Amino acid sequence: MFSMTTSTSSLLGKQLSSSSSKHLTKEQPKRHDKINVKVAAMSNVSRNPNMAQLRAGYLFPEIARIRNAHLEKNPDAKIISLGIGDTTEPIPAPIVSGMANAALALGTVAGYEKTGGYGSEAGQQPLRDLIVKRFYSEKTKINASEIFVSDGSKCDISRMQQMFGPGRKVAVQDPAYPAYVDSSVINGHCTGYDEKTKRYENIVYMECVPGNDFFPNLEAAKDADIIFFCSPNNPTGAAATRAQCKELVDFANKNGQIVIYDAAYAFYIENPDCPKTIYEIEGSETCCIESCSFSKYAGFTGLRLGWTVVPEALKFADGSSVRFDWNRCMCTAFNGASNVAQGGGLAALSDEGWKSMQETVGFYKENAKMLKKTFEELGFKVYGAVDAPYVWVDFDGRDSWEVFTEILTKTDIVTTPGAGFGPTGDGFVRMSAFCHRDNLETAIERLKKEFAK
Ligand code: PGU
Repeated sequence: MFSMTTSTSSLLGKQLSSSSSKHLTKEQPKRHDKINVKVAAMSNVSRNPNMAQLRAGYLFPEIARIRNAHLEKNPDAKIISLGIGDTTEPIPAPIVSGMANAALALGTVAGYEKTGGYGSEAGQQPLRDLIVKRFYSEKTKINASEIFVSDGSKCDISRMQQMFGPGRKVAVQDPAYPAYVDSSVINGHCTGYDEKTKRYENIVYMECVPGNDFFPNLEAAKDADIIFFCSPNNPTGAAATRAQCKELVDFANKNGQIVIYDAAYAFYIENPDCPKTIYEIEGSETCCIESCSFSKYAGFTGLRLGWTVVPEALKFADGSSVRFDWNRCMCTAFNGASNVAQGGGLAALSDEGWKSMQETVGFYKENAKMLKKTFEELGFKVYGAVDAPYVWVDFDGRDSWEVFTEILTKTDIVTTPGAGFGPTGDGFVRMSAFCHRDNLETAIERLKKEFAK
């Protein structure tokens, strides 16, 4: 509801004559009435046509809505979530105490002078240095000036879209983390939606299926400006090998493209043949931006801390620096990650913190392997789970929303339907390994009872 004067009422006249005029709570005022009239009406601002192109709500809130409706109908249901990839285990003690100290320091004059107030948009220097030391110094040439600390990977992905501007040709793995396509639509890269193919127009979907080892035929993306590539992949769990990463980098350099390489799960990689950062690959500095996150390593999903690497050598077509523009965007749209979260990040990268992250990640990896084994024993083909916290279960081409509903109805377990990650994901269901062990054991019992083939 807002207050409307006569001068604005005439502007609204045209819209008020439409079907929504029924929303008026009072009669429309006459032209020269001086009274304010409360109406529940539309503004004069036309809707962003890009927003209007989105087909549905964002995947995970939609699933949460279905879960809540199920619980309302079945109030005694003991729901277990293997749906959204949200961490369940507490943040390890050394990291929590790092954060607590960072918070306490803000209560002292000296501490506030050091880390209080607006910080550097690119993050505290010691944290940028430690990120380089822990993740890049051994096998890459990345330096701290190329690291931009942020409030997480999803936020950076959207801000990158802003930096590139509308009307780009974007390519995504299919299936892929839905934020790539949705942020592409919101930022004006797509031209429509094809109901038949379930694809947005002007977005290239690169199919990743068991038949190609979940590594796409890159030729499909030869006209793209920007390629989103996630390894280890969400949802399939496939990690790209060194040779596949080299193929991607060579392809992008040859075609003058920029790859947004999402390495949010790199810490989960155990296959020594899969690089943990794209910068292990020669030539990647001239074509790749890498997005990373503390979310799934240290339980920072709600705390919010990540980083993006933009190498100095990465240039736009006119020779200008991508790093410069990214810095400009971050200065405008972001005021630096929370200083308490950065205290947690510093602690996470200390020797003790690093060890505790390895333990947490190891715990989730064990969960993933237990789930994989369960479905294999039940007679399903199962992918992922080794280098990633996701298990990708093949339901023999069945409609994945139907399978999702069946699992929820029969077992009170929430999963994620493969179609939510793109049309090629249909026929599969994603199970997340982020779960307490006792809940996982109960989930496994329920699944074994209901889904024996
Ligand atoms: N990149 C990938 C590949 C992800 O799967 C996720 C989270 C993120 C980035 C986000 O990282 P932040 O640093 O926490 O922003 N994927 C989860 C959560 C989904 C969501 O978007 O809410 C998932 O279940 O796929």
